[in-house]
Amino acid sequence: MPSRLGLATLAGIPAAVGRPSYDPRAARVGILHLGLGAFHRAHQAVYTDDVLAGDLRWGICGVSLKTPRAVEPLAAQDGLYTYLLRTSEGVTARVIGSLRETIFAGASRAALVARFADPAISVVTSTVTEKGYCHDPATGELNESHPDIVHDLAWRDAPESAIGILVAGLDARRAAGGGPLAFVCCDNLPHNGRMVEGLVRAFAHRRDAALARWIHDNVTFPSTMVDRIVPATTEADVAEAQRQLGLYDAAPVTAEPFAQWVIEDRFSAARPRWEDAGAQFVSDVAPFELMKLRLLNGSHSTLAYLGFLLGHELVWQASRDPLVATLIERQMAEEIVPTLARPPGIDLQAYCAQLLERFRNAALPHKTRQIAMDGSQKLPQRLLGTVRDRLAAGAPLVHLPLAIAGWIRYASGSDEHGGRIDVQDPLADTFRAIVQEARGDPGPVADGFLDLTSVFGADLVAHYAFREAVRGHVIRLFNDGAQVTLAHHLGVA
Ligand code: CS2
Repeated sequence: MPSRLGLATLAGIPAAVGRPSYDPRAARVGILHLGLGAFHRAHQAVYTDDVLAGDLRWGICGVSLKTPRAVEPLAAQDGLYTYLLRTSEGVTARVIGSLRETIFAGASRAALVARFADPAISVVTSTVTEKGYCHDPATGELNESHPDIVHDLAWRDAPESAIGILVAGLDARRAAGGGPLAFVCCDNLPHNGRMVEGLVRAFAHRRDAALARWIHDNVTFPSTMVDRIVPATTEADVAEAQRQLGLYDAAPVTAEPFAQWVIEDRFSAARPRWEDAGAQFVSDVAPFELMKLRLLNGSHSTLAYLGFLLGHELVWQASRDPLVATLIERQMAEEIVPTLARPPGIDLQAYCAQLLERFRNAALPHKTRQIAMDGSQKLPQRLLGTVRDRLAAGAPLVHLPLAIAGWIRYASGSDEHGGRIDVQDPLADTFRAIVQEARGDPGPVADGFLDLTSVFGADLVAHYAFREAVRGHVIRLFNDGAQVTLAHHLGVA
């Protein structure tokens, strides 16, 4: 067994492997981050690693909310981990040093509260996935009947949800006189800053009006657009890190070379100069956010559901399938791009072409199943916003109903060979009940899904033409399979 990556072994790694140009021991903690998943460690933590080279104030304290599993290997490595960039030319490795402290919220509440109260921390960031905010996906409002929210309102000193933890932390900061701070949501949600601000305000009001006022006066919620494709870490990544470092690293991350981070310039206190690491500060993130959610994530979900049904395990395989490629290309050009305002400095056509290239990166083992997860939380901002804009403009819906039907077919829980699909979604039980009730009959299955107001909103649930379009594709997908349905739809049968 080789030695393990850590501060004591860092100096011995081969020269070809990148490493912090600063001494991680000298870095102080200035950022608190909620959600220790791979995406954070391959995106914001890398930007921050670059910033630390010139400003040692911005080390990260990373908090895992749900499980100690993410914390344990990182704590054993003094927060160090390998960041593997995969392209067709090969894999480059770099050790990231920005994660200076790790906390499992369930075990170290006092430490977490102390960090919230710490005046040296002026930025809190989060990546807790779409479902982690306990909101209603269709309206963006706090779901007050969500079990975690019910729990956190009852047990205010032992919160478990991101919003409960954040509000309790802000309360501690208020009591300690810790001063203003910015909360930067880094999840793929529309108007993510505004949305979280609304959730925090609703939750804080339920606790204490004075706290809600303090938050209003002291905390800003900049919106952000974050982008980098980060597949889940596999054993092959652990082996690759070991090969390159000559050390064991139990927690590497793997990513594509592309990265983008657009941040609304709305900070009430000191912040890292992430712009020195390539981030862009703007006054309005909305056009960037819509472009990314609708073109990248909307296409990702489309190709994940239909690609999976066609038998593709990986994104690069699905996006090289001519049927899938044609569908997402046409969906982007004909239906999505016309709903977008062009963000400053961006050529939307070139952006779409670049997306296809990124999806086709065969060095990235990105599973269609990984993207297919949590569709009920993802569809509204990825596909349904475009649907609404087109309906409002009186524009036709051509491809989007097929993409949405792909989700319903997938979420019905069986593949085209009758095999079981492990559908991971907060509404998975509801999906099972719909399919049972419909006795697997495609029309009623479609109807059951299309009645879900938390996904489709009251407006689309009641929109006859929209429902019929999706329903027709669901029936074809069940009866004829994805291959025939796509070929027929694209006129290449
Ligand atoms: C993906 C995203 O898993 C998913 O749903 O669509 O994680 C996607 O890879 C990132 O948003 C890219 O920035």
